[in-house]
Amino acid sequence: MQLANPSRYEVDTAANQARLEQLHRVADGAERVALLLQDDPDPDGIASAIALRAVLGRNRSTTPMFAYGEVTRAENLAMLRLLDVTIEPVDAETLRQFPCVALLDVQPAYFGERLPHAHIVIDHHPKNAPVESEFHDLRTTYGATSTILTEYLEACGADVSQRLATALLYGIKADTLMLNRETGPADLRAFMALYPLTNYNVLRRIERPELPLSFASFLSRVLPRIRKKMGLLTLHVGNIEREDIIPQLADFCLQFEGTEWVVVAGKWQGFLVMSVRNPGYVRSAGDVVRKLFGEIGRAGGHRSMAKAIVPLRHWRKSVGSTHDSAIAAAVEDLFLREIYGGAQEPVAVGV
Ligand SMILES: [Mn+2]
Repeated sequence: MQLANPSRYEVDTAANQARLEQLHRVADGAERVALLLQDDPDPDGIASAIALRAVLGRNRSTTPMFAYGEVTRAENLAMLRLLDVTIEPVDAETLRQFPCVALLDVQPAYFGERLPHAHIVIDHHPKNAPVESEFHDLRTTYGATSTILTEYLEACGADVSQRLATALLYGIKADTLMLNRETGPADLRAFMALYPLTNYNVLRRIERPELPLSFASFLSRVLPRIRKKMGLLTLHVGNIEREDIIPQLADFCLQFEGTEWVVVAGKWQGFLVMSVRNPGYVRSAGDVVRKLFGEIGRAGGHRSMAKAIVPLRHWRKSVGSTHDSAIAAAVEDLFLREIYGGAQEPVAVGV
């Protein structure tokens, strides 16, 4: 078998240019364009928004970036800080005042009632509802929306700054789990195009964000509570002040030998927050959390990473005690039965 060369991947420049013409027809008449991201904006969405601003030849004040929720992950916060990006909180009323609203890395159905109308939608997620926007470019075979925006930048010959290239490369890296997941030739080619322009010092500081020194004593306190049964490693850390340590701990724990599944849980502001990880070749983590907690909280995610947030009062009502030792046992039990239980009865979780 011959090696495939991603540099031979043909970008359809004419098609991209035609799309750009249509994009300009929708956006150019608008005095201001709102760039809307998903609730906890991730690197792919943030990079795509910066890139769309450049594609449209606009600045921060005419294309403000918005999200309904806050950025929580440490890496994503570092990205905002190091690349000097501001995302403002928003509500439907504010959006209504914009003559043009652009969605990046997300589709209108995600927002439901919260979104009056989207004029522009650029995304790579599977389409789960019809999109009635004046302009939409949905490429579900792409690993990242940043790849679509990189092609736009090439098609219009825009000047790509080091900051923009770094953002887009990180967007592609993050969404494809460092090119490990759902990566196609288009993503590899965009990655190669961005690579020479990227600032690797900045990238390293984003990917390895500083941790407060207090995290060391926290780790030494909670790590002995790790439980391991079959391929499942669980850890309930009790009360936490920052929600983002849960996903970080989950990523870390997946490295322990013989681990197929990781669940890290913690109590945060009246909720039980759970991050689930697997190496990607077992059952979808998103499906597992949706099945377990879809009815008593918010639960969802991808094949290899997922998250569930259950109000503690719902947990008390449908699972049981919210004492830390009881939660640790219940988390292990629920996931063990759901993942390794085979044909056993589904776990009875419901409000
Ligand atoms: Mn994405």
